[in-house]
Amino acid sequence: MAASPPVAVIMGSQSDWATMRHAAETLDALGIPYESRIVSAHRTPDRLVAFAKGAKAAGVRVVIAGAGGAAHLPGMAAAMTPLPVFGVPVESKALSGQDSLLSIVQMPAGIPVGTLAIGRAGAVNAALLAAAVLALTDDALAGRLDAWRARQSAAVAEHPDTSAS
Ligand code: RP5
Repeated sequence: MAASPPVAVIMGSQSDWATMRHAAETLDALGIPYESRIVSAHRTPDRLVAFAKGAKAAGVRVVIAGAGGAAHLPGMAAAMTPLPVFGVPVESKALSGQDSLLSIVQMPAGIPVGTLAIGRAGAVNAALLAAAVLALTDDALAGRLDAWRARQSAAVAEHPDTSAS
């Protein structure tokens, strides 16, 4: 029996939460259950293996993985699960997340990681992509996703506020 929610938001460190919380908040806004976990490819490799090998059987359908620096986590997770994995490059202090981006995006052919933008935009969009995947087989969620996008469109002013700096 599936015990896990359909989305797993994993990250390499507590320090990634400041970025990954934007994925969590987006999933909340769409009413998608998820679990968030710290799973470090470097510091907790056994936890990573257990998570990735067991995720599908546990009921996870999409994995969102955020990491920074030498960001092996999304690729290693993808190597051990057939589930779709969306990678979020966390902005690193040393190289502004370019190291994270290149570590995640340059997967050799055969093990894909859907790589998003560095930082908050990537975290939000990873959640929206997870929603789009789940919405393929969930009409109620598809409706919520359409409504979310319509609200976003409605919130964009047609003309700029020229008094703003
Ligand atoms: C990576 O190292 C994590 O994903 C994090 O982005 C980075 C730094 O981790 P901390 O030193 O802040 O724990 O594994």
